[in-house]
Formats: sequence, C-alpha cells, structure tokens
Amino acid sequence: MRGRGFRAALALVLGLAAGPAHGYNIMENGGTPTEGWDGPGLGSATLFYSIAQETADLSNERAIIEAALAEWASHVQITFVYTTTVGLPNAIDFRFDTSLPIWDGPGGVVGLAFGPDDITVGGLFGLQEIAGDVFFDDDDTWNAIMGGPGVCNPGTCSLYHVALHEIGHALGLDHVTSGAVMATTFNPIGSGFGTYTALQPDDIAGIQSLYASGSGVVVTPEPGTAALVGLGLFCLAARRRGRP
Ligand SMILES: [Ca+2]
Ligand SMILES: [Ca+2]
Ligand SMILES: [Ca+2]
Ligand SMILES: [Zn+2]
Repeated sequence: MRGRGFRAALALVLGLAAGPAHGYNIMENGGTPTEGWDGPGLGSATLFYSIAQETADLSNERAIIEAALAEWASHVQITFVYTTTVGLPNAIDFRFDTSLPIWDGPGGVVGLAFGPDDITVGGLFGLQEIAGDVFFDDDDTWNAIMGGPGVCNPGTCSLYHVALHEIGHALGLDHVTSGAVMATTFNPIGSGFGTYTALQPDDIAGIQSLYASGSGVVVTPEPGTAALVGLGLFCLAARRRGRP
C-alpha cells in the first residue's frame, strides 16, 4: 500500500541518487530543499490546522489527527492551533477527499500531502494555501486503530498511522526506504510506516534538522474560550472606532 504524493515521490528519487549519509530526506522543489515553516535555521513555528472535510467512516477523526500532531510536537517546537477556518496561511487543512485524480479506489494510494510554503508555490489549484495540506482518499475506509501496527488493506486503513506519515511531509520530510514513519509504504509490517505509532530515530533526526528541538503543543480552544476571545476582539474594535 502506498501513502504518498507525487511531489514526494519525485523528490525521493533525487534524494537517493544523491546518496545522503543520514537516515532522512528533506522535501525539495527543483533541487531546493525546504527550510521548514520556520524559515532558515532551527526555529519554532506555529501552524493552524483544520478538518476541512470529514469522513463518514469515523466520528473522532479530529482526535486521531490531533494525536498524530502531538507526536510530532513532542520532538520539535511546533505549536499546532485548531481552527474551523479553512484555507488560512500557515495551516494544515486535512481533507477526506474523493475528487483528486490520483485516487484509485480502495487500497493503493491512501494519502497525499504538500510540503511547507517555501517549496509549494502556486501548488495544486494554484493556491499558495495548499502548502502543508493533507488529503486522505475517502474511497478507502478509515479505522481508529491507534496502538501497535496499523492495518491498511482494501477493507480498512488506520487513520492514525497514515496521518502520522502525511504530517511528516507537511512539515518538510520526504521518504526513506524503511524503518521509519517516513518509510515509503505502509506495508510490510516491520519496516513500513504502518508499523510505528511513534517517531523513529531517523524521523526525529530529520525533523530536528528543520526545526528547534524541544516540545511544542497542540492547542484546541474550547468553544467558550473562542467565543470570549472573539468578544474581546469585537469590543476592542468598537472602542477603536469610538476614538477620534
Ligand atoms: Ca486508495
Ligand atoms: Ca495549507
Ligand atoms: Ca528551519
Ligand atoms: Zn509519503
């Protein structure tokens, strides 16, 4: 089973030809590797995320995706902030989709992700906001398996394991052959990315080559908090309007 995007697959071929000494590969566009959402060097980043299109297969897809985001945030200083607004800059919009031409029915390709905004310029649909976005093939059936190896066959596919892999692309990592969350394929169990519920040493080395090491966080504001923040902004705006 594959869970990959065409951009990532192209970069994988280039990366292997260059014979990297490390056990990770950085996504690139036209030979220029991404610097990550933080730009050059090892900085922190804040990214929004939304569930732009849900799946009928699950009721807790957001919680599963948040668990996968939290795993990445446990190794680098990236703050993920939930939003219901789709298409913001600096955002990962997750979509369960049946419209992309690369989808192939049950099995086969199950996911696709676009890299950070410095290498995804005028991407799919000509929208810069596509940078970082993650698509899941909703012709596949998704399950909520989170512990131990996942499964991915024409009957059902583990969202957590695929999300963990695709988020790695969204943050700037490309494929490796095996032994990591960024392995090329879901199977076989034992070396494909479906084996792992947590980042492996090559994944951690890769993400810490793009961003500051440490811990980030997944911020999921309660509806009440969001309403108060909105009210505060409204009051501020009203006061400003009232001033000469
Ligand atoms: Ca498929
Ligand atoms: Ca985006
Ligand atoms: Ca960076
Ligand atoms: Zn992939």
